[in-house]
Amino acid sequence: MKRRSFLRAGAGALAVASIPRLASRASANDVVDVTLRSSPVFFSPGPSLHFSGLAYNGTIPGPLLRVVHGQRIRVRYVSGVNVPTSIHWHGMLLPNDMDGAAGVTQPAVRRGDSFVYDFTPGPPGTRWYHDHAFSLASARGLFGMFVVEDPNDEPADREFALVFHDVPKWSSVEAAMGGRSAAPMSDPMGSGQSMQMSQTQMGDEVAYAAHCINGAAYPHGKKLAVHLGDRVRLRTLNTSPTQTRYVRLAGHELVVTHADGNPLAAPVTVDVLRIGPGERYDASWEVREAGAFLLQGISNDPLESQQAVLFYTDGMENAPPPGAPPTVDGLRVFSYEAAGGVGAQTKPAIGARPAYDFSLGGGSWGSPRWTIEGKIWPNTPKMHVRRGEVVTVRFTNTSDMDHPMHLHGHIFMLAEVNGMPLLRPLAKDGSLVSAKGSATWRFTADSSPGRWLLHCHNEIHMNDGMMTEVVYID
Ligand SMILES: [Cu+2]
Repeated sequence: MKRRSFLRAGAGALAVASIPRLASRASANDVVDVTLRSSPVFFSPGPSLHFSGLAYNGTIPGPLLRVVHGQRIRVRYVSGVNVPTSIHWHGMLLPNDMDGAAGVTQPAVRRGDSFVYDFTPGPPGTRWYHDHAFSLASARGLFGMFVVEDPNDEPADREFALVFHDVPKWSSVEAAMGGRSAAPMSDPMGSGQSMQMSQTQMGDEVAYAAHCINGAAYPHGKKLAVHLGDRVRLRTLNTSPTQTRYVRLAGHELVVTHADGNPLAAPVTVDVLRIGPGERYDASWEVREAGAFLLQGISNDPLESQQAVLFYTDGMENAPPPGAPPTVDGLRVFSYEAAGGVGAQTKPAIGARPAYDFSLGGGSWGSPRWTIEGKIWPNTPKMHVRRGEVVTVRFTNTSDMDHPMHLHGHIFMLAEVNGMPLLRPLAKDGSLVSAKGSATWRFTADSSPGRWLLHCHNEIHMNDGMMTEVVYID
């Protein structure tokens, strides 16, 4: 590719962070026409940070797409990159042929070709879009947030979209694909996720060169202005190909209202958000004092300090933000159990035996295999469903890594986590199945007939085989 065909993308993308309030939004009757063009870019999340990446419309993340629920969108996607690509609309209920899974619901789009996605986005909430053609192009920058405005939402004084994204070291990605990466584990101290790993069990960790929010690595991003007394709504998205993100806002607690864009039955107050790969959480906070507050993605990885953004009240733009220690010890960390509530610690009482009982495994040193029932895609067992049927699937994770499992084209109820039934099952499109843990999903097969992928959203695991599909039969 010619050097001059590169665009430059970087901190400017932060302009998408502030979302206008309802009064200035479009009416629900319009059709929204959007063109997304992919191209190679030099990505510069800070003055001394330069990477080659791929971008939609020249920015990483891609443009924030926003419609009012009920509006239709027509996205013309034009590929300008040398790898096969497609666009998946993550968390949306839409016709099967609009799902954007290359090789399953459409052919991959080649450089110079285009594909038109035409659908009515929903359900309302924080959703996203990203490449889905098994070429790791989403990990190079082909992703963005997609907000479907809910007319029934309580308006906040201020609303910000925060896209957490990482720049992988490509040598470690290649090593991880072969199960031979020695990159360090990077969950924060005290998260309960750090396991004692033997060398034979840690071949799939990816190392990162930078961690960013909205196109910038701290302190290079735009500072975000709030006012004393504001109720602030954050829409967060973790696009990391492999890492769960722990997020805290100095001096403030966060009230989590939505998981994967779907309202929680009861909001939950936490000190730290936990966002698995592909997940979204909406959380609000109240500006209780004047000052400057760092919102930070934390872990043991020293580079994590770059993943932060500063909120400030009037006149406090240059106040020194208090540093946050890289630990979640003693803090209230978001969990499915906290959000859904758990009853007595009994055996799962989720009714009948699940129709599908999948063990998740693989990941031994030197093995490029991540498995469902011991098989890799496309030889994994499929789920055959009839329209209208209620389907239950339980995942039992026999491996030493978490698996953020994701289902296309459906919203499921997360009914059980690690053997404990949730009192208020969570409406989601993906859930972290923790190492040696379990999860049970229940959903109604009421989507458009076709083939819907179900896979691990860890890009390494997906590409190494941890994928199956829900197939409608009649
Ligand atoms: Cu996985």
